[in-house]
Amino acid sequence: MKPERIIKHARQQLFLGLDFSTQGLKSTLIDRAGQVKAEMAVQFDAALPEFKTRGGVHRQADGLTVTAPPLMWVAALDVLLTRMRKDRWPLARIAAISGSGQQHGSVYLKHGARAALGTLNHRQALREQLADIFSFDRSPIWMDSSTTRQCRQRDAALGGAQAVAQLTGSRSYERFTGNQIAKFYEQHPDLYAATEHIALVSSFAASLLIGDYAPLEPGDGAGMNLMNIRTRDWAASALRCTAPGLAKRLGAIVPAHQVIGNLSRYFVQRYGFAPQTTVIAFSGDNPNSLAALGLARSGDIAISLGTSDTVFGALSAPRPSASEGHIFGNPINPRGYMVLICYKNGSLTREWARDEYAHSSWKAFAEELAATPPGNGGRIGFYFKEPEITPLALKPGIYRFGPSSRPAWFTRAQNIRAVVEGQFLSMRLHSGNLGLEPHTLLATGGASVNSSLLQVMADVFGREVLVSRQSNSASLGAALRALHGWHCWRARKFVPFANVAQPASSFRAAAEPDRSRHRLYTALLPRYAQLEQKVIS
Ligand code: XUL
Repeated sequence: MKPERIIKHARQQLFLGLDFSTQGLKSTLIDRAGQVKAEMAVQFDAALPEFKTRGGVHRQADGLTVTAPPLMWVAALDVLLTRMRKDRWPLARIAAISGSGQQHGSVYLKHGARAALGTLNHRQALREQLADIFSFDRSPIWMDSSTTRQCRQRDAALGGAQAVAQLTGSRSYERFTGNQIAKFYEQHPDLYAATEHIALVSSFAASLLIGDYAPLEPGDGAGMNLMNIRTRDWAASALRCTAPGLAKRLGAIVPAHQVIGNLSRYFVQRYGFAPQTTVIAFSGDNPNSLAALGLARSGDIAISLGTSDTVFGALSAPRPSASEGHIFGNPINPRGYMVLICYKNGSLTREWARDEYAHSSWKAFAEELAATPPGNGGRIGFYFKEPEITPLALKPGIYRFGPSSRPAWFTRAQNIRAVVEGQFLSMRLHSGNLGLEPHTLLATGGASVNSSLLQVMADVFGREVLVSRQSNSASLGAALRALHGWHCWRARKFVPFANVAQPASSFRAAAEPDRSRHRLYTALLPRYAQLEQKVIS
């Protein structure tokens, strides 16, 4: 369709963001002003119980392997769109769609999958037509930590951990897609040979929408240990040490604002979308959350308290580190970068502490926290219920140290305070090491509604904490990127994100730092760093 026709109907245009998260498929519909018009979510466990997932995943008995069935994501898309149609969402007015996926997960598609995606019959559900396109019916996801050996092989082939970080933006991480692909190739060479295409969760979802293999963009592509972080193209040496014939299975990397195709006829005919609906490259949930918050200025930092906790911010020059964090492409600035520090022990570990020490009640959790002094009388704890990845790959374990830095026993309340303070001290330590100096903190994610957590965050960093009323930041970010990509496409050039795609929801001040408490945490930080060294060595 000609751009003129779209402009004529500009008043009516809407933009859709889809987020294929670990636990469910979420969506956000916005107008041209970035105002949220509607939201909808499908929880995988509840809506699709036949896939027998818990929290959207399957955990193997080894405690390390975590996968999800990719057909469940396919099925969820039809469930979501059917509900939207039933609720009379104005699908025909959607001008552009973009999306988000949990990062690092890989989808293995066998020969013939491309043809199946391109010839869908709108009278049949996606899952019936696509059940047979996978060469591997289990997608390893970000919670998987079973590839330590492949990580060490990558380090050896590329000249060590720092060399891997310099090249790809991150040291070798177990969950990163390249290491998952190397394991897949080693364990199932026959299935690898039968694989025509390997997608990320994000690009797989985009492939469903365009009816063809979708390219990646550098925000999610950087989470693979395979992309050269500076050229934003595949790093040949990193592909070579992963699996043979990988380049042709991975496809292209395009800028995040690029139109990757029109919506497939399947969705037009089955759900009533407009045939000219454009699809913008999908990205990972963390890059999309960065877009949702419009993090552009250096010092703009967000902390997302979710299943995994993440700290992220924009950066103009990459300073990759083998000790902590990741550098990804910035999805709203094709020349920029973003820093991400990810913790596997986020909400699940806080919920465990709530159940263990506060009778499964957040109210009791907050009361116990309030009953202990900030700084916990010098007590510091490390709670790795999940294998941790920051600063290093660490096995599950709990370590508690008294004021004299000797192992100690903690009361219930002291445990709760140690879980909370330890996490924010770690965030301050490692984001500081990567050069992130916050002027304010934006808190997002499910647990950002918990004001007692936000107060400790403000005190540890010594900065005001703001929260966004919008909680589905990845799907909002995807919707804003759809709007941004659509503007770039219309203008036939890159348009600065801030000019066209500001999130309309405002931020609310949630916690002010207390100066004396901040001084106390600053004094505690070197001891925290020393004890962390002790725990990881
Ligand atoms: C980021 C990471 C997680 C997932 C969660 O590196 O592993 O934040 O993206 O969906």
